[in-house]
Amino acid sequence: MTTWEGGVNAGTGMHQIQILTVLRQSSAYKPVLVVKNNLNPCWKKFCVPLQTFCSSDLERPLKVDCSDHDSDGSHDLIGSFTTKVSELQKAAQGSPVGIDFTGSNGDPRSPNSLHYMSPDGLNQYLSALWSVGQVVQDYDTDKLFPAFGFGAKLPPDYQAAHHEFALNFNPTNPYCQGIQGIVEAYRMVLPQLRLSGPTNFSPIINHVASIATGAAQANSASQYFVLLILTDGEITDFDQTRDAIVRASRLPLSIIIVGVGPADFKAMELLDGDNGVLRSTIGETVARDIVQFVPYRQFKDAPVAALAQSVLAEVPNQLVSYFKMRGFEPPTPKAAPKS
Ligand SMILES: [Ca+2]
Ligand SMILES: [Ca+2]
Ligand SMILES: [Mg+2]
Repeated sequence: MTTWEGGVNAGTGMHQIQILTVLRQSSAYKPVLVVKNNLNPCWKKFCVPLQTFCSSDLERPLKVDCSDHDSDGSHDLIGSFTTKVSELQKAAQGSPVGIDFTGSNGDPRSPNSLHYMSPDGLNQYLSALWSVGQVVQDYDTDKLFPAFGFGAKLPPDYQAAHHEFALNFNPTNPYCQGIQGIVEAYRMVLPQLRLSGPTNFSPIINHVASIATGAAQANSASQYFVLLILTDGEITDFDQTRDAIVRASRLPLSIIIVGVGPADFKAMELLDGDNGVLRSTIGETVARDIVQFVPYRQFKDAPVAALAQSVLAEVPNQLVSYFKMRGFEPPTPKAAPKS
Protein backbone atom coordinates (compact mmCIF):
# COMPACT_ATOMS: atom_id res chain seq x y z
CA MET A 1 0.00 0.00 0.00
CA THR A 2 2.66 2.50 -0.93
CA THR A 3 0.03 4.78 -2.45
CA TRP A 4 -1.40 5.26 0.99
CA GLU A 5 1.33 7.42 2.46
CA GLY A 6 1.37 9.98 -0.31
CA GLY A 7 -2.37 10.07 -0.70
CA VAL A 8 -3.64 10.70 2.75
CA ASN A 9 -3.91 14.13 4.18
CA ALA A 10 -1.67 13.08 7.02
CA GLY A 11 -0.42 15.02 9.93
CA THR A 12 -2.85 17.91 9.86
CA GLY A 13 -4.25 16.91 13.21
CA MET A 14 -7.56 18.38 12.12
CA HIS A 15 -9.56 15.20 12.26
CA GLN A 16 -9.29 11.61 13.30
CA ILE A 17 -8.54 9.41 10.38
CA GLN A 18 -10.03 6.04 9.78
CA ILE A 19 -8.71 3.77 7.12
CA LEU A 20 -11.19 1.60 5.36
CA THR A 21 -10.30 -1.10 2.93
CA VAL A 22 -12.99 -2.45 0.69
CA LEU A 23 -13.18 -5.32 -1.70
CA ARG A 24 -15.49 -5.15 -4.64
CA GLN A 25 -17.66 -8.18 -5.12
CA SER A 26 -19.61 -7.77 -8.34
CA SER A 27 -21.03 -4.26 -7.89
CA ALA A 28 -21.31 -4.30 -4.12
CA TYR A 29 -18.56 -2.92 -1.93
CA LYS A 30 -18.02 -4.53 1.37
CA PRO A 31 -15.60 -3.21 3.97
CA VAL A 32 -13.37 -6.03 5.13
CA LEU A 33 -10.70 -4.29 7.14
CA VAL A 34 -10.95 -1.16 9.23
CA VAL A 35 -8.16 0.42 11.21
CA LYS A 36 -9.31 3.38 13.22
CA ASN A 37 -7.37 6.50 14.06
CA ASN A 38 -4.09 5.29 12.77
CA LEU A 39 -1.93 6.89 10.09
CA ASN A 40 0.29 3.86 9.83
CA PRO A 41 -2.17 0.98 9.88
CA CYS A 42 -1.18 -2.62 10.26
CA TRP A 43 -3.84 -4.76 8.57
CA LYS A 44 -5.13 -7.71 10.47
CA LYS A 45 -5.34 -11.13 8.85
CA PHE A 46 -8.81 -12.11 7.81
CA CYS A 47 -10.50 -15.23 6.45
CA VAL A 48 -13.19 -15.23 3.78
CA PRO A 49 -14.50 -18.37 2.08
CA LEU A 50 -13.38 -18.53 -1.56
CA GLN A 51 -17.02 -18.71 -2.59
CA THR A 52 -17.74 -15.32 -0.99
CA PHE A 53 -14.45 -13.81 -2.04
CA CYS A 54 -14.49 -14.54 -5.76
CA SER A 55 -17.27 -17.06 -6.40
CA SER A 56 -14.45 -19.64 -6.23
CA ASP A 57 -13.09 -18.23 -9.50
CA LEU A 58 -9.33 -17.82 -8.98
CA GLU A 59 -9.00 -15.72 -12.15
CA ARG A 60 -11.78 -13.30 -11.33
CA PRO A 61 -10.49 -9.71 -11.14
CA LEU A 62 -10.61 -8.25 -7.64
CA LYS A 63 -10.29 -4.57 -6.85
CA VAL A 64 -8.87 -3.50 -3.52
CA ASP A 65 -9.49 0.08 -2.45
CA CYS A 66 -7.97 1.90 0.47
CA SER A 67 -9.95 4.91 1.65
CA ASP A 68 -9.93 7.51 4.34
CA HIS A 69 -13.17 6.95 6.18
CA ASP A 70 -15.50 9.90 6.59
CA SER A 71 -18.40 9.54 8.95
CA ASP A 72 -20.76 11.16 6.42
CA GLY A 73 -20.05 8.32 4.02
CA SER A 74 -18.01 10.34 1.48
CA HIS A 75 -14.90 8.19 1.92
CA ASP A 76 -11.86 9.57 0.14
CA LEU A 77 -10.07 7.08 -2.05
CA ILE A 78 -6.40 6.91 -1.16
CA GLY A 79 -5.22 4.16 -3.42
CA SER A 80 -6.30 0.96 -5.09
CA PHE A 81 -5.02 -2.01 -6.99
CA THR A 82 -6.48 -4.92 -8.87
CA THR A 83 -5.44 -8.50 -8.42
CA LYS A 84 -6.88 -11.99 -8.50
CA VAL A 85 -6.69 -14.91 -6.15
CA SER A 86 -4.26 -16.74 -8.43
CA GLU A 87 -1.93 -13.73 -8.11
CA LEU A 88 -2.38 -13.59 -4.36
CA GLN A 89 -1.55 -17.27 -4.18
CA LYS A 90 1.67 -16.64 -6.06
CA ALA A 91 2.52 -13.83 -3.68
CA ALA A 92 1.99 -16.17 -0.78
CA GLN A 93 3.95 -18.98 -2.39
CA GLY A 94 5.67 -21.13 0.16
CA SER A 95 8.61 -23.37 -0.59
CA PRO A 96 7.57 -25.66 -3.43
CA VAL A 97 8.36 -29.36 -3.15
CA GLY A 98 8.81 -31.80 -6.04
CA ILE A 99 8.84 -35.59 -5.63
CA ASP A 100 10.24 -38.06 -8.14
CA PHE A 101 7.72 -40.75 -9.08
CA THR A 102 9.66 -42.16 -12.01
CA GLY A 103 10.08 -45.84 -12.70
CA SER A 104 13.78 -45.84 -11.75
CA ASN A 105 12.68 -45.75 -8.10
CA GLY A 106 11.19 -49.23 -8.45
CA ASP A 107 7.60 -50.44 -8.33
CA PRO A 108 6.13 -49.26 -5.01
CA ARG A 109 4.69 -52.74 -4.47
CA SER A 110 8.19 -54.22 -4.47
CA PRO A 111 10.20 -54.09 -1.22
CA ASN A 112 13.21 -52.92 -3.26
CA SER A 113 11.43 -49.74 -4.29
CA LEU A 114 12.39 -46.41 -2.71
CA HIS A 115 8.63 -45.79 -2.63
CA TYR A 116 7.83 -49.15 -0.97
CA MET A 117 5.73 -48.48 2.10
CA SER A 118 6.95 -50.55 5.02
CA PRO A 119 4.44 -51.79 7.63
CA ASP A 120 5.33 -48.79 9.84
CA GLY A 121 4.00 -46.48 7.13
CA LEU A 122 7.37 -45.12 6.05
CA ASN A 123 9.71 -45.44 3.11
CA GLN A 124 12.92 -43.78 1.98
CA TYR A 125 11.13 -40.85 0.37
CA LEU A 126 8.99 -40.21 3.42
CA SER A 127 11.99 -40.43 5.77
CA ALA A 128 13.88 -37.92 3.64
CA LEU A 129 10.82 -35.70 3.30
CA TRP A 130 10.19 -35.70 7.06
CA SER A 131 13.79 -34.93 7.98
CA VAL A 132 14.58 -32.36 5.32
CA GLY A 133 11.10 -30.91 5.47
CA GLN A 134 11.43 -30.16 9.18
CA VAL A 135 14.58 -28.19 8.44
CA VAL A 136 13.04 -26.20 5.60
CA GLN A 137 9.70 -25.74 7.34
CA ASP A 138 11.32 -23.73 10.13
CA TYR A 139 12.28 -21.11 7.55
CA ASP A 140 8.83 -20.82 6.04
CA THR A 141 6.43 -18.47 7.75
CA ASP A 142 3.04 -19.69 6.54
CA LYS A 143 4.03 -23.38 6.32
CA LEU A 144 1.93 -23.82 3.19
CA PHE A 145 3.85 -25.86 0.67
CA PRO A 146 2.75 -26.31 -2.94
CA ALA A 147 3.70 -29.94 -3.52
CA PHE A 148 4.14 -31.64 -6.89
CA GLY A 149 5.01 -35.03 -8.21
CA PHE A 150 6.70 -35.80 -11.49
CA GLY A 151 7.20 -38.76 -13.77
CA ALA A 152 4.03 -40.77 -13.04
CA LYS A 153 0.94 -41.68 -15.00
CA LEU A 154 -2.26 -40.62 -13.31
CA PRO A 155 -5.78 -41.95 -12.96
CA PRO A 156 -8.23 -42.27 -14.48
CA ASP A 157 -6.70 -42.84 -17.93
CA TYR A 158 -3.01 -43.50 -17.11
CA GLN A 159 -1.95 -42.14 -20.51
CA ALA A 160 1.17 -39.98 -20.75
CA ALA A 161 3.46 -39.39 -17.78
CA HIS A 162 2.95 -36.07 -16.01
CA HIS A 163 6.04 -34.00 -15.31
CA GLU A 164 4.40 -31.77 -12.75
CA PHE A 165 1.16 -32.77 -11.06
CA ALA A 166 -0.34 -31.51 -7.83
CA LEU A 167 0.47 -34.08 -5.17
CA ASN A 168 -2.99 -33.66 -3.66
CA PHE A 169 -4.55 -34.07 -7.14
CA ASN A 170 -5.92 -30.53 -6.80
CA PRO A 171 -4.24 -28.40 -9.48
CA THR A 172 -6.05 -25.21 -8.45
CA ASN A 173 -4.84 -25.55 -4.89
CA PRO A 174 -1.69 -27.67 -4.64
CA TYR A 175 -0.87 -26.28 -1.19
CA CYS A 176 -0.30 -28.68 1.66
CA GLN A 177 -0.40 -27.65 5.29
CA GLY A 178 3.07 -28.25 6.62
CA ILE A 179 5.25 -31.26 5.95
CA GLN A 180 2.51 -33.32 7.61
CA GLY A 181 0.15 -32.21 4.83
CA ILE A 182 2.61 -33.28 2.14
CA VAL A 183 3.06 -36.66 3.81
CA GLU A 184 -0.71 -37.16 3.94
CA ALA A 185 -1.11 -36.23 0.27
CA TYR A 186 1.76 -38.56 -0.63
CA ARG A 187 0.18 -41.49 1.21
CA MET A 188 -3.17 -40.79 -0.42
CA VAL A 189 -1.96 -40.67 -4.02
CA LEU A 190 0.91 -43.18 -4.04
CA PRO A 191 -1.34 -46.26 -4.45
CA GLN A 192 -3.06 -44.53 -7.39
CA LEU A 193 0.10 -43.68 -9.35
CA ARG A 194 1.88 -45.65 -12.02
CA LEU A 195 5.56 -44.83 -11.96
CA SER A 196 6.84 -43.97 -15.40
CA GLY A 197 9.39 -41.77 -17.13
CA PRO A 198 11.36 -39.95 -18.40
CA THR A 199 12.83 -38.24 -15.32
CA ASN A 200 12.49 -34.59 -16.14
CA PHE A 201 13.42 -31.82 -13.71
CA SER A 202 13.15 -28.89 -16.10
CA PRO A 203 9.31 -28.55 -16.12
CA ILE A 204 9.06 -28.01 -12.37
CA ILE A 205 12.14 -25.76 -12.29
CA ASN A 206 10.74 -23.67 -15.14
CA HIS A 207 7.38 -23.41 -13.39
CA VAL A 208 8.85 -22.18 -10.12
CA ALA A 209 11.18 -19.88 -12.09
CA SER A 210 8.17 -18.28 -13.78
CA ILE A 211 6.67 -17.52 -10.37
CA ALA A 212 10.01 -16.14 -9.19
CA THR A 213 10.15 -14.00 -12.35
CA GLY A 214 6.85 -12.42 -11.35
CA ALA A 215 8.18 -11.74 -7.88
CA ALA A 216 11.41 -10.27 -9.25
CA GLN A 217 9.47 -7.94 -11.55
CA ALA A 218 7.60 -6.65 -8.52
CA ASN A 219 11.03 -5.18 -7.79
CA SER A 220 10.87 -5.85 -4.13
CA ALA A 221 13.39 -7.77 -2.13
CA SER A 222 10.81 -9.46 0.01
CA GLN A 223 10.36 -12.74 -1.80
CA TYR A 224 12.78 -15.59 -2.23
CA PHE A 225 11.85 -19.12 -3.25
CA VAL A 226 13.44 -22.40 -2.27
CA LEU A 227 12.48 -25.37 -4.43
CA LEU A 228 13.01 -28.72 -2.75
CA ILE A 229 13.36 -31.71 -5.10
CA LEU A 230 13.47 -35.28 -3.81
CA THR A 231 14.81 -37.72 -6.38
CA ASP A 232 16.78 -40.90 -6.93
CA GLY A 233 19.04 -38.72 -9.08
CA GLU A 234 18.69 -40.54 -12.36
CA ILE A 235 17.84 -37.53 -14.46
CA THR A 236 16.84 -37.74 -18.12
CA ASP A 237 16.72 -34.08 -19.15
CA PHE A 238 20.11 -33.04 -17.79
CA ASP A 239 20.72 -30.56 -20.62
CA GLN A 240 17.31 -28.89 -20.35
CA THR A 241 17.76 -28.80 -16.59
CA ARG A 242 21.13 -27.05 -16.67
CA ASP A 243 19.73 -24.57 -19.19
CA ALA A 244 16.78 -23.99 -16.84
CA ILE A 245 19.13 -23.50 -13.88
CA VAL A 246 21.35 -21.05 -15.76
CA ARG A 247 18.25 -19.03 -16.70
CA ALA A 248 16.94 -19.21 -13.14
CA SER A 249 20.25 -18.12 -11.62
CA ARG A 250 19.21 -14.46 -12.00
CA LEU A 251 15.98 -15.05 -10.08
CA PRO A 252 15.17 -15.06 -6.36
CA LEU A 253 15.36 -18.85 -6.28
CA SER A 254 17.42 -21.61 -4.73
CA ILE A 255 17.05 -25.33 -5.43
CA ILE A 256 17.80 -27.98 -2.84
CA ILE A 257 18.08 -31.44 -4.41
CA VAL A 258 17.84 -34.32 -1.97
CA GLY A 259 19.18 -37.58 -3.36
CA VAL A 260 17.18 -40.57 -2.08
CA GLY A 261 18.60 -44.08 -2.24
CA PRO A 262 21.96 -45.43 -3.31
CA ALA A 263 22.17 -44.24 -6.94
CA ASP A 264 25.12 -42.60 -8.57
CA PHE A 265 24.62 -38.90 -7.97
CA LYS A 266 27.25 -37.54 -10.39
CA ALA A 267 24.69 -35.57 -12.36
CA MET A 268 23.30 -34.04 -9.16
CA GLU A 269 26.81 -33.03 -8.11
CA LEU A 270 27.32 -31.35 -11.48
CA LEU A 271 24.14 -29.36 -10.94
CA ASP A 272 25.35 -28.42 -7.45
CA GLY A 273 28.46 -26.99 -9.05
CA ASP A 274 30.79 -27.30 -6.10
CA ASN A 275 33.59 -28.68 -8.25
CA GLY A 276 33.16 -26.43 -11.25
CA VAL A 277 30.79 -23.73 -12.39
CA LEU A 278 27.61 -25.04 -14.00
CA ARG A 279 27.18 -24.07 -17.63
CA SER A 280 24.28 -24.18 -20.04
CA THR A 281 24.40 -26.20 -23.25
CA ILE A 282 25.69 -23.12 -25.08
CA GLY A 283 28.41 -22.53 -22.50
CA GLU A 284 26.80 -19.73 -20.53
CA THR A 285 27.74 -19.90 -16.85
CA VAL A 286 25.30 -19.49 -13.98
CA ALA A 287 24.99 -15.90 -12.76
CA ARG A 288 25.24 -17.32 -9.24
CA ASP A 289 25.18 -20.79 -7.73
CA ILE A 290 21.57 -21.64 -6.83
CA VAL A 291 21.76 -25.41 -6.29
CA GLN A 292 22.62 -27.44 -3.22
CA PHE A 293 22.70 -31.22 -3.43
CA VAL A 294 22.26 -33.39 -0.33
CA PRO A 295 22.78 -37.17 -0.54
CA TYR A 296 20.26 -38.25 2.07
CA ARG A 297 21.86 -41.63 2.77
CA GLN A 298 24.85 -39.89 4.36
CA PHE A 299 22.56 -38.36 6.98
CA LYS A 300 20.04 -41.13 7.55
CA ASP A 301 21.46 -42.10 10.90
CA ALA A 302 23.22 -38.83 11.67
CA PRO A 303 21.92 -36.22 14.12
CA VAL A 304 19.30 -33.85 12.69
CA ALA A 305 21.76 -30.99 13.09
CA ALA A 306 24.15 -32.59 10.60
CA LEU A 307 21.41 -32.92 8.02
CA ALA A 308 20.20 -29.38 8.67
CA GLN A 309 23.70 -28.06 8.22
CA SER A 310 24.05 -29.77 4.86
CA VAL A 311 20.56 -28.79 3.66
CA LEU A 312 21.11 -25.14 4.55
CA ALA A 313 24.83 -25.00 3.78
CA GLU A 314 24.40 -22.81 0.72
CA VAL A 315 20.96 -21.20 0.81
CA PRO A 316 21.86 -18.22 3.06
CA ASN A 317 24.77 -17.22 0.83
CA GLN A 318 22.68 -17.78 -2.28
CA LEU A 319 20.07 -15.44 -0.85
CA VAL A 320 22.64 -12.76 -0.08
CA SER A 321 24.20 -13.12 -3.53
CA TYR A 322 20.80 -12.53 -5.10
CA PHE A 323 20.16 -9.35 -3.16
CA LYS A 324 23.66 -8.10 -3.93
CA MET A 325 23.16 -8.81 -7.62
CA ARG A 326 19.93 -6.83 -7.57
CA GLY A 327 21.37 -4.08 -5.42
CA PHE A 328 18.88 -4.69 -2.63
CA GLU A 329 19.50 -4.76 1.06
CA PRO A 330 18.82 -8.30 2.25
CA PRO A 331 15.73 -8.41 4.48
CA THR A 332 16.82 -8.29 8.10
CA PRO A 333 14.82 -10.21 10.67
CA LYS A 334 12.62 -7.93 12.76
CA ALA A 335 14.28 -7.14 16.06
CA ALA A 336 12.52 -8.66 19.03
CA PRO A 337 10.60 -6.06 21.02
CA LYS A 338 12.54 -4.88 23.98
CA SER A 339 10.92 -5.84 27.22
CA1 LIG B 1 26.05 -25.36 -5.06
CA1 LIG C 1 26.97 -28.12 -2.53
MG1 LIG D 1 13.92 -41.74 -12.71
